[in-house]
Amino acid sequence: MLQRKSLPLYLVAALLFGVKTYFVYRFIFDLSIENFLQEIILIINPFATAVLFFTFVVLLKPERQIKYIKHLSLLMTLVLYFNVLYYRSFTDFLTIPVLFQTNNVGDLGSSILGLVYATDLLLFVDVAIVYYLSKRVAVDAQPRFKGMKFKAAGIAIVLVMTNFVLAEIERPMLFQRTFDREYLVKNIGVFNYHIYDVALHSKTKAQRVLADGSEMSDIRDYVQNEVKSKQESELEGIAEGKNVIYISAESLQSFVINKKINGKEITPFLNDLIDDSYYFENFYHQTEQGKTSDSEFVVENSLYPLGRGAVFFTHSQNEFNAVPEIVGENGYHSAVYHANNKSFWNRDVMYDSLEYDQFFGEESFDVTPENTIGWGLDDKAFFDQGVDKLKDLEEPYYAKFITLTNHFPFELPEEDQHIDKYDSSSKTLNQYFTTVRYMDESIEKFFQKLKDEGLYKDSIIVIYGDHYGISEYHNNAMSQFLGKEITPYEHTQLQRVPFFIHIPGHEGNKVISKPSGQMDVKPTILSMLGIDTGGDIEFGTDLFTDDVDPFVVLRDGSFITEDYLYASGHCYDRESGEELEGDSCEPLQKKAQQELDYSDQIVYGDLFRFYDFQNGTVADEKDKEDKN
Ligand code: GP9
Ligand code: MN
Repeated sequence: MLQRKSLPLYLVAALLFGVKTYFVYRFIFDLSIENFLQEIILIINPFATAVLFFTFVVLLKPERQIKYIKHLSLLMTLVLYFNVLYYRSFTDFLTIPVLFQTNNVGDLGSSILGLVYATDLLLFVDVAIVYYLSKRVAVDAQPRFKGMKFKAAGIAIVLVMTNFVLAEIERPMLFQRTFDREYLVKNIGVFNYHIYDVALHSKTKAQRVLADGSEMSDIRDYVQNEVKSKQESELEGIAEGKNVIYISAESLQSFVINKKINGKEITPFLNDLIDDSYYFENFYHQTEQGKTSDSEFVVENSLYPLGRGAVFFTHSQNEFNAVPEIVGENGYHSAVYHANNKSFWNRDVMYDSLEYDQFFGEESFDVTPENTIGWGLDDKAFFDQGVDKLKDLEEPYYAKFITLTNHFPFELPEEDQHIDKYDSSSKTLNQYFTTVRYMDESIEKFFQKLKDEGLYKDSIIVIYGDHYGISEYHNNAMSQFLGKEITPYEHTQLQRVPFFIHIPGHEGNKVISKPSGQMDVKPTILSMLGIDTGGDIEFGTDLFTDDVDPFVVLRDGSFITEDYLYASGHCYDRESGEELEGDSCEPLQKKAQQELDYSDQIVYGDLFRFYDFQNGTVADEKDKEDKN
């Protein structure tokens, strides 16, 4: 019999479970641990969670406590074990939508036995011990001392809070950015991650359930009257049947274009490419917390990302009408290349919804310590290996390459730095130029290899910066670099990212100055491919038409037109940057909010399920027509 001073059963169970979970995190899930803080979080988390869950026992009547501890121990082990099995197959963690995705379960189906190892029995040892102790030993499962309830609950809460605070320090805005599942599991643990997933899922479901499609007619009319061009574009069909190659240029902002550091051009290749391309010098990113994934969302759908969280994460199950799907219906094969863990930004799930045919994630590339920089495979190796894969793709293709090296904190080995660092108080900005130069070199090599492999001339190449790389936090250093104060006007101008459309052998290229944004990419490229999207719902305009006044709305409600730039409550003259008196911006301010609101209604309500893109009709209108 355990002595009076022995640990109560719930604590024994919690400690054993904590040890086991840590073991699973460390040795079964391949969680990349990059620093000491991450290691600490990974140790604290399993115990914090286990103690919290098992401590609920103090709320129960004594006769129920043993049962609760036994059942909980088994249940949590099963949850952990299902994740282990899923992880072995998909290198990913379970989500509620995944559980209901029959095709995923189907994928697992026959192979499930192959995922079970004999040694997995070890994962149930603590459950066996708990069961044994509960039967054979008269364990005092119940907290015996007065105040014990509070002590136990207090300890559990302090542990969990410490875990969450450390997680927030390690990855700021972890929860708002609804970050990658691996990050969530690494920082808050697999069980808290599941709770979070359930909450997110329920909220999403509720908004969807309340929608009935009645909102769609107004939205369609707005898009038809205010957004869509009625003109034939001067480049309509120019790229018909050609391959389309996108480069999503990580953190590339326009302020580096045609600029020098100590007399050296930062982006010599891109600067030269301007002469051979349509280059949009006033092109804005329209992303929010979903960063790269938001840029992908905007570019593929011509819808706004959400103000909070990443659509890729929160609404991956929605009905979309994205470019991969549209070009797919027109004989194209679509693929994404990105040498990062494939569940990052929930890409593996979202790319299915966008109807990409193939996704080449990290596991498709040969990644070694020698060719790794910062976040993963360096961009030069990435493009090099990527072109080898592109060669095998069925033509015509629509392929997207997402770069990685020019990512915060912009670190690069000395020997790869081919331009001086800048000299300011911001290490981040100082280093940024070196990784931007690295990107410039890697894109140059990519073009060369496309030419060498004979893939160049039948393709059009589209390059866009995904979002800002240098945040407001570095405004002092940025102001030193630009030689001017960073007002809300300048801040908005810093949201410009390069946008190139390069058509090999094409004459008539020019620099286009009218305001444009990521929202415009979809209608512009589809029109160049000669694909008619008359019934489409989109908030961007074909950039090679001029009957619609440019109106670029950023996710925070700022906007840019030919004449005005509105930001943080200030209305500016767009060209001069002079602040304007009066209410010149007011009507447009309302229009911007209306447009963001329409887009949000589509995403939150999953409204495209009520819309027929072929005919431009809303489901209930169509029902009525059918009845007549
Ligand atoms: C990760 C890459 C970078 O896969 O897309 O993501 P970001 O932090 O820029 O959104
Ligand atoms: Mn990015």
